[in-house]
Amino acid sequence: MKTTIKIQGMHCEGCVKRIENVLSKIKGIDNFKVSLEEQTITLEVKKENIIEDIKAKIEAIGFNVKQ
Ligand SMILES: [Cu+2]
Repeated sequence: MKTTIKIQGMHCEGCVKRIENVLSKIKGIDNFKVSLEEQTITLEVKKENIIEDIKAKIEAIGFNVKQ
């Protein structure tokens, strides 16, 4: 399934890289795209239940998840 997560607190490419780095280590994500401009992460996951885990990991590195 494809989903979009709105986040707050990305300021630059460095922030994007930090998030990409976290996402790349989570198993079960097929595709992802981090948009600095839109402050969103669009991703495709195998199972819906990993979304909470993804949000928690993004918050753990200092960003706010808005949804
Ligand atoms: Cu930054």
